[in-house]
Amino acid sequence: MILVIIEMDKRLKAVLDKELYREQHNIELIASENFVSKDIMELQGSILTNKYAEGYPHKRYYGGCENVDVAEELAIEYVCKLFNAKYANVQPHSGSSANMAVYKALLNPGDKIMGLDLDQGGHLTHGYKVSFSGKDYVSVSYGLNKDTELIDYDEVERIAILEKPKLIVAGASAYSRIIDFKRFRSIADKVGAYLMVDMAHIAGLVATGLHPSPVEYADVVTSTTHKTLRGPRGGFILTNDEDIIKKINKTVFPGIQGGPLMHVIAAKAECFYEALDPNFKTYGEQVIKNIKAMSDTFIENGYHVVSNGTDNHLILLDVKSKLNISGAEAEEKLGRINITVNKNKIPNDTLGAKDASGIRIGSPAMTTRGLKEKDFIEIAKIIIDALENNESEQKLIERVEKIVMEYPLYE
Ligand code: DSN
Repeated sequence: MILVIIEMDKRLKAVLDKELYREQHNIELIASENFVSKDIMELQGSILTNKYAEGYPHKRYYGGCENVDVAEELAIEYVCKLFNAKYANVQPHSGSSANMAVYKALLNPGDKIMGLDLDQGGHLTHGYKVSFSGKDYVSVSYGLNKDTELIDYDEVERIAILEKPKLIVAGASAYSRIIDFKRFRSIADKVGAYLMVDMAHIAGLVATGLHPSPVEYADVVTSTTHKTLRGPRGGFILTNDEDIIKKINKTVFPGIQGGPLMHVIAAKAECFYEALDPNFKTYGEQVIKNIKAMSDTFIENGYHVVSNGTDNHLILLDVKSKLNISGAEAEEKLGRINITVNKNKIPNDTLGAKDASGIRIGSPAMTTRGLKEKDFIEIAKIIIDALENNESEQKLIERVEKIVMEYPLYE
């Protein structure tokens, strides 16, 4: 059997080795990243990658789909159970393609959508001008209250009544507070709009009841699998409406995608299975406790944390107002001591996205490694010492190394 005829390209092997080292030795605080289980990685890197399976279980355009059919059926069964939904499509390759499928299924080009402004914590695919969502559809946005830095629901309602969008998007990629999906439903009902909730960031918290679920309020819910849900990279769509799932299924395939990634779908099934385990709720609780401990430490040290704290897995730290440096400078400085974050605009930012006044910090990945509140307090102190130049880089790197050695990854 000739499966491997030559050794792996040395430069690619080096990519794998170096990335393993980087993930093991860095404090990973990107709010949208996580570390998957070895079972998820095994499925995603498995022989299922070889199989074409255009169509849906038992209605494929290829023979030999009897095994991958089981994987997709399990993914649908588990995700519906996890989120208490009637119908699911688990084929979207990403959150962006899940959102695209929903727009194409429910709207016509030129229809109006309304989402949270990217600059205030929204997402590119919620109507931003450089994304298909802002090009193919007319897009209006809502923002945050200037004082509280919370979603201003009265303002959302005022804009919705004025603009009469056909679809309202609730959901965010940099918002640290509970989102009131019931209020969004009542606003959508007032103007006869569909309500789509993109719960990608908070899906793992929704799954465990640590954030209210959008499923009973939204016409459609989209998500990724790889953030707080701790699965492989990918997307999925939920709805309780039979007509909507029929339209969505046709839009995902053959509308916008061809062959589904069956290795990823099997890994998604495992992710949903793992999230159904009671331990996953304990993990979610710790995710929230950890970021709260970190948020409190920044606030105690005189920093502005957007909205003055957090209810979920992330915070937005304003570095400009305290230190007069940009988020980009902070990201670079922390990168040098092996702490990974991303620069992020804060509400009403005076800087552009390339610089930004803040950094976004999330707890999901390091909580998976086992860190607790005391560790997140120490990381907050390391970040403060780094940004305020209180200690040498060498000393700061040693403090980071002490933490990562205490909580090994993939060993
Ligand atoms: N950009 C991703 C995030 O980091 O939130 C979502 O697409």
